[in-house]
Amino acid sequence: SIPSLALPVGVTLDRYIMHKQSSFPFATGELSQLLRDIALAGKIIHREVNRAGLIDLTGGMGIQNVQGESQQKLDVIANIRFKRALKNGGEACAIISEEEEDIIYTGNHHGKYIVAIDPLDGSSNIDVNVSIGTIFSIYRRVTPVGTLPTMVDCLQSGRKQVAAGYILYGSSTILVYSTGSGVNGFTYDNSLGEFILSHPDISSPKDGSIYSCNDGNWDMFDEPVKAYLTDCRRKQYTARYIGSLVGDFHRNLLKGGIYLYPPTAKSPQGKLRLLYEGFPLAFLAEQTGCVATDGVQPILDIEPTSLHQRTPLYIGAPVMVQALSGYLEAGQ
Ligand code: AHM
Ligand code: MG
Repeated sequence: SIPSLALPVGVTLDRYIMHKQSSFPFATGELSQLLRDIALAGKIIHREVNRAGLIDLTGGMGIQNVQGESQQKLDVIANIRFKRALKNGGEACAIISEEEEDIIYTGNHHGKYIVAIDPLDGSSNIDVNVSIGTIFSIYRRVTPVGTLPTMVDCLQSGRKQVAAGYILYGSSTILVYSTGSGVNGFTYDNSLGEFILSHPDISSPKDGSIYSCNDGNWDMFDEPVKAYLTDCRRKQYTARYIGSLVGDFHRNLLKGGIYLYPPTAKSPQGKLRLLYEGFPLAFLAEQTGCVATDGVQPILDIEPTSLHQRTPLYIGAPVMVQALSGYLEAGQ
């Protein structure tokens, strides 16, 4: 690999992306452009999220906005904004979105990339002013450029991701992404309208004392999961659960913790979606020394079979996930 000089905290995302690209002599700039398109969509969604309470966007339906679209819920708006940014940007030939059943063709058959997105995750928190997030994952298409992309392009294993990331709309908005050589975080500066490098080369604690799961599902958890959680309580770990995966993941990444969404009777395969929740966060996790498993294998090794398939997810500090895995293996 080609060594690249580290850039100082405070550089803009655009400059950072340009710098990264210049350290790969044969890079064509298409992935860089795609990342900029995603950042632009992130800025637009940041704006919508921030004024949501004021203009009654959240939940209001039926009123026309300036684009002539019916006013819709924020998650639908985020989906529209993302699709528009990716279609206009030209680099993505297809999009997979939590909001839509089928492959979304952008019309850019010459685009080399496939993007999987959850445009606005944490639906239960949207209307109540609690942190929410966007999650994205990028693949290189495997069918020839210039043709209509197919399912084969969309159902690649997590190891084939060329980049992944999330945007957390929290007390600040932060974009965290990786192209496979480390993870960096860029906090949005409202006054400049720019994402600024604030969290260079994120590394996550090996161990932690935060556990995050929906305790209300306790009775539906398998015995090994209950045994692990009982151990967390015995050790007087801290329970923290927002119910926004991006927020819970981000906190645990920085502070050290484990996030669990085990199978339940209601969701026997787990609740979370593999392509645009499990894969991208597992990609980031592994880049920072964390671990992500479905209880049987690393999340990234799963071969997907459908666009919206679900997976159990145990993700976080390696020592914690290994301890949980010990219980799961003993229970088999
Ligand atoms: P969503 O895609 O409908 O927003 O669901 C995903 C969310 C995650 O952000 C969060 O971790 C989880 O669902 C919370 O689920 P629950 O309310 O069952 O605890
Ligand atoms: Mg979601």
